[in-house]
Amino acid sequence: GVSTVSKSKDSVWIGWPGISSNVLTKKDKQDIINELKKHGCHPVFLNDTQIQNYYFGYSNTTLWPLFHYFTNMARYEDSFWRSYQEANELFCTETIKFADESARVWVHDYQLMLLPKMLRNTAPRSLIGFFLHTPFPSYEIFRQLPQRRELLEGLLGADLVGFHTYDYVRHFLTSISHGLGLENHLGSIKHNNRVVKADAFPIGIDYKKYAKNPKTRSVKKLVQSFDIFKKHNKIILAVDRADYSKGIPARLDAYELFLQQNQNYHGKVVMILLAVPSRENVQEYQQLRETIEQKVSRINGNFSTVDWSPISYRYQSLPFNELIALYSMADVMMVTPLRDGMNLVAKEYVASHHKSDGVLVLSEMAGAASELSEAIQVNPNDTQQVSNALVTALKMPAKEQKERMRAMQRRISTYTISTWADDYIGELEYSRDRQLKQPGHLRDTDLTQIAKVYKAADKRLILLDYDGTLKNFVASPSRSLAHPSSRVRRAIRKLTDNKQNRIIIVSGRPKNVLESFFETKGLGLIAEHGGWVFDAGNWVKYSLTPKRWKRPIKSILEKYTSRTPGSIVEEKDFALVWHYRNVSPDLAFVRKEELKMDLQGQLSDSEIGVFEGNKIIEIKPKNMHKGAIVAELLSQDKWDFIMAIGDDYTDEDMFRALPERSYSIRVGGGDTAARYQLDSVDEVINLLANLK
Ligand code: ADQ
Repeated sequence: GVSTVSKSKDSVWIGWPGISSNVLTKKDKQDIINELKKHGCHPVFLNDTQIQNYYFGYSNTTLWPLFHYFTNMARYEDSFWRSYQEANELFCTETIKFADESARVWVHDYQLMLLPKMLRNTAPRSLIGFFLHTPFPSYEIFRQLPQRRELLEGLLGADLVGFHTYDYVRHFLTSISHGLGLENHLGSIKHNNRVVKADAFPIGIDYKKYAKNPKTRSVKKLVQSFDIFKKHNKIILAVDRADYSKGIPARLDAYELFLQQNQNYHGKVVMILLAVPSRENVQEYQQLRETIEQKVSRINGNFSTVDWSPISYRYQSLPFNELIALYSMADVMMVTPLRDGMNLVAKEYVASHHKSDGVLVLSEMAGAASELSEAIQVNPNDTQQVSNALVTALKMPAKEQKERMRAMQRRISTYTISTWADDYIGELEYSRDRQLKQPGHLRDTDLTQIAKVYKAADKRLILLDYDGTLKNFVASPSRSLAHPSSRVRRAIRKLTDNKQNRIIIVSGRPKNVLESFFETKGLGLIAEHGGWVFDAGNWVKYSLTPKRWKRPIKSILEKYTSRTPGSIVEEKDFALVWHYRNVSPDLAFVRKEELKMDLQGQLSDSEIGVFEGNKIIEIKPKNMHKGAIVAELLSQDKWDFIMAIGDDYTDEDMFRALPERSYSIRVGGGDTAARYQLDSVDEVINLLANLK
């Protein structure tokens, strides 16, 4: 579902009403809309095909199994994916009816991963949050999805992406880095001129509700009516949605082993096993029910006596009061999922024990395990360990039960469902500031000012870096890939046609490459960071440093390249560059640090320096930099308009060398000496195209 909260504090919950629109008339739909409105809700209608392919299909037969590490169960079908996109569009259309620019929109769960981006495209300035209730799997699992890119990009439409645990955040960030090539700084990702923050918000429960209810008269009465269980027996309780991720068959195996190994407990314990029907249209769920029921009958058949059965099993949804009664009666609670985003049942059990008796056996694969460290934690696949945990739980002295229970209660009574929601919304609200705090982003008023000064000036100097400024980074430094777009070439042509302008491309690229990119008439070119200058139709060599240093350095770079798949060495006249854009990010990080140390060892006290740029390590003479060449240009003439645009460390030398009144602009984030900042190559081209 989606919830929107606008400034007026009105909020609306948007979701599928759980019925197929194929059986609804126009009037039925209107009635549903009117009725839901009274409860602050609004429906998104889905037809039979969408329910089948979107809900049971992509959501519950593709994403759910994959996100819970059941890779063999995940099915990939085009019709599922098409329906998923379609349903997300439907949610977008309905949400937009309520969300103005001041609204806060909170999108929930794996069924709606495309929605944040769709909303962002329609209402760019609204605050959008996303929360995932399932685990986010490791990238090795996530990458198996054919639509992994689309889903990640869908999520990046949000301002804040929330998960239950920090492990899931980490997996998400790795997927963003490996899948989309985007880096993060402490969980903040820069994408499309915005900052997207990923963080952990472990969901809580309505603690008071569970703590108070066992004391009410109706629940006490229920407890009495269940006394038949309690008379001679210790109660082991297990409550789950009937889902394969919950580990019900494995738990039954462990219980069977426990009964085999501990005859003394026969006739003295009973396991109450509640399975809540779920997603019965999906085949795997039907199979699961059969498996569970076979195991239950086998165990009961093997161990029952005239007056005792080891398992009391029900496949149904329970009224709330009955659930509470059972929670409060249970001596041992078994929550042993194979994988679970959080698991609320574990927290509800803890909250329901106001006398602080009772023992929780908890799977370490549940998100809740990180908060409930005083539970007896088990690996649900280790049958013997789970069986032993049952013995420990049944034998645990009352004092120890209390100590453990109290510690867990203290923790989950402070971080409840409402603190969770407030915490999330507070952080989402903060994203508005986060977006505004971007350093010195060029505003519309600055653009007008620049255009005005440009127009009034007689002699203008405009210095432009190439890669990352006029052209987005491409996979390799090769000339064919990095060719400028026709839009850039037109913008440059227009500027050079004006005789009052001196336009210079200042790049680290080799001279022949730069020359092939542009029509050179009237255009200045500086190659290799100032090593070569194109002046009046000729290239002039500027660097005086001898080139003998290159050979030993090149052999070091080649050694690294052969050990680092995806990296390449580029040789220029005055420099060597090690490119690692296509290297897997973790390996790249290790190798580049090793390489830098190796090179610095070789080059200490020499005129050659090691510099780190955008996914490159560059080795070049220290005196060959854009700052030196700018100083030279400034001395040649009296300029009354100076603008310089660039994106990396080599451009910082240029910015620092400029007089204060210049318009220096850094493309992208990071510390900079420039006055202003733009976010993308597109913004740079817009700026240039608008100068007249
Ligand atoms: P679920 O997988 O549904 O939720 P869980 O967190 O345990 O799992 O929540 C189940 C809820 O259903 C509990 O509140 C419980 O009280 C209720 N319930 C269970 N059995 C019942 C019964 N027999 N009768 C009535 N009610 C019953 C998903 C993720 C979890 C994550 C939650 C919340 O899979 O990992 O904790 O979302 O984010």
